[in-house]
Amino acid sequence: MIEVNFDGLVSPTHNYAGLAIGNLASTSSGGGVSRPREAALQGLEKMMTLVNRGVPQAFFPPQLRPSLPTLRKLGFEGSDAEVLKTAFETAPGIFAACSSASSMWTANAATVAPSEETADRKVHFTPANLVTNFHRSIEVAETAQMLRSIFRDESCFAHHDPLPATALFADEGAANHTRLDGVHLFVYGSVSGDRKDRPSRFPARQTLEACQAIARLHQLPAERCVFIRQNPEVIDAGVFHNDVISVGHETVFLYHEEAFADGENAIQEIVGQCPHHLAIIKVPASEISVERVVKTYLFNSQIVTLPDGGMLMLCPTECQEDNRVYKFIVDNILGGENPIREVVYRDLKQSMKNGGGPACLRLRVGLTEKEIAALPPRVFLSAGTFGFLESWVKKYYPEELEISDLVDFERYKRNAIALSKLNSWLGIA
Ligand code: SUG
Repeated sequence: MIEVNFDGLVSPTHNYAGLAIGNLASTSSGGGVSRPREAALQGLEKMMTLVNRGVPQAFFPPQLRPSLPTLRKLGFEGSDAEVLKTAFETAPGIFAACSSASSMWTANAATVAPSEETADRKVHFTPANLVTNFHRSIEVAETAQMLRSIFRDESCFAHHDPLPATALFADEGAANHTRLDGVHLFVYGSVSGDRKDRPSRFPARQTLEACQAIARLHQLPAERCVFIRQNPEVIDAGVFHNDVISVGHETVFLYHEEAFADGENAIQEIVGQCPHHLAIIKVPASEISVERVVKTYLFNSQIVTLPDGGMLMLCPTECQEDNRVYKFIVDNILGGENPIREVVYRDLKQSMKNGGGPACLRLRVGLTEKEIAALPPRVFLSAGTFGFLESWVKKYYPEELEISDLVDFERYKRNAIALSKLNSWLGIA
């Protein structure tokens, strides 16, 4: 099986609206001026870093915003231009939510199970329902459709509907799901009916009920699934997804001491389920506080396997700029006993300002060569597809953007043309 990272290509409407409660970077960036072109080029550069190291890389196209169908569903009427104008003037909060470019964080697009681990030997996808935040729930229908058109061969791919759109099944996709040595680790923030262990300040975006439903839908053997509760205190400190406080890949698991409600027992449970020896890297709170974790996104790094079997970790530059985190990486990750032998740092500041680090920007999909051959070839990054995407971005993306710019119907039409050209080029229009 080959792990392919599907990154979300940043949209020409990337903006800062301060919409995601519990995501401290998003709320503190709200109202700022964004730089869509720079954001998209930063994302492409990250993708090419991995391509150049021989790591398979693909992408998902952005969604068109503001979402006119959503605004119409909410009662805004008239021509398209009027809908934009009335919504902006009379309901600026709703307009901003309908304008979010949040589909770029594809770790939240879906949960995926590779064919070698499912009972029917198909790759299973469940798009996340993203019910906790209105602006994110808008993504779901189009994401589901896009997944079906990219992974379209029914003999290889099984697509489930998103879970029922209600708090009981709140689901944020792969951001709370990790495959470790063939074991599926599901991390949840709340359990229905359990009031005492919930975070008190910020919402828990993933429930145990959602995780269990996905494990059933994906036909995963029970002995290959572990369900672990996130520490509610870290959710209240800004860890809105588990991928902000732990990261796993194959036989490596990097986690923060305070990540899980059951502390070391949780780790023992994970270790007990995994068939092989895991390289466990624990980050003690005495060395790196949760506050520093949230600021630097150490755990939102990507760990990938290089063609020769060694591992590379791709971190945001914030990790290099923070002395403590940098020292920990050098002394305990590079200097420790584990397969990670190289660390690279990439500037993703435009996405980071909305709380989206390297790992948020990608959905890992484990595929066989036959399954890869069933995909539209242009979703894969190569020197050729990169050249197309880079010039497409340079042609259509503004240098700077504020939410008020998105009321301009001429801009909307131009973005609609740009995205439809991209989708036709991809062969998924
Ligand atoms: O859902 N930010 C996203 C960031 C998602 C990060 N993903 C992972 N950790 N996997 C979120 O909080 C901000 C949008 C705004 O405020 O304009 C936002 O939605």
